[in-house]
Amino acid sequence: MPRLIDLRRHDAETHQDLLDGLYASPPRVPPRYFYDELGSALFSAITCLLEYYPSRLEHAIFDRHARAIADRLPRKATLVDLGAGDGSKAQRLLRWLRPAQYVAVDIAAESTRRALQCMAPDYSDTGMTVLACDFSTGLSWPRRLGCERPVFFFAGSSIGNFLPRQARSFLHGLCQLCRNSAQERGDLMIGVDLVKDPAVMQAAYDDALGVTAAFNRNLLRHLNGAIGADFDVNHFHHHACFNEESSRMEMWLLPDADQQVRWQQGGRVFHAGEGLLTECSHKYTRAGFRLLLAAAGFDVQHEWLDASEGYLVCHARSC
Ligand code: AVJ
Repeated sequence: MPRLIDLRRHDAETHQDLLDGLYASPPRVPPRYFYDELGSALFSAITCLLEYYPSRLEHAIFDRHARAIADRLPRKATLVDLGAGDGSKAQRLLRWLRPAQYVAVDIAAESTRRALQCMAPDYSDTGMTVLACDFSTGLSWPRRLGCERPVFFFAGSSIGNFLPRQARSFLHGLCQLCRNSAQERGDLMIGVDLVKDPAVMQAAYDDALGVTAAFNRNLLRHLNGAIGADFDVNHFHHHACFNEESSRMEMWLLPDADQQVRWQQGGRVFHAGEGLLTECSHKYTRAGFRLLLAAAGFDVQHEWLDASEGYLVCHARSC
């Protein structure tokens, strides 16, 4: 049985950043609110779509190089899976790495826990923990967990959800955690989506079946439960676009008419012309990402690309 450490109540459970975002102009919602039970299931469904190339390309890299990747990492590691989801990203590596400890960090810990329960019998030598927390403003590591030979596994291009300067300080925070561990250094295995033909990116965030649209709109349903809001999901439409200036895909929810929405401590009108920004997914160049890692205090050790050179997996070490 994987053990569960739940820090979600200690996190700013006031939803303060959410409320600040809802009142902002344009209004925005932190992307972690995608991931309730249904949202996590919808994201897993997205990763099965032909259009959603990031998972496909990353899986291809890990399927091809998992063994070589594992060989670069320390034995008896603590594998820290940031945004573990259904565990499918780490599974490709776990098979070869066989770490002493596997810590699956996720805000939607229930589905992560179920996934780990299924995996546990195959990894009897690995201690399994689900760490339920919001790490969007930095990972706080419970002392009692221990972190010998840390390997931070940040896959799926989730780093793209941070603004570049936040990405730098988040990664710098991981460096600092390594420094506090007994070994002083730590490894980072990170996957990132690279800038490519806008039409390819567009299709990935606006698929023909409408799974991404459902994923985006489900966020409002989640908010209705989380803060007692009364968003009418029928009046908000999915919109995805590439913001070239900021090199990022953006997802918006556009109201089809003015919407008066109330929640526990307030409310506002969302005007027909003014969408809610629900996600920014930054796309890097290979050189740009190297600079980011260096600025955060990591030395790049090795890079793997898929055949189309559209996705990058990077091994770096804190210095
Ligand atoms: C999990 C944040 C990497 O940005 O591509 C998928 C989430 N959004 N389709 C991404 C997502 C729309 C995904 N990340």
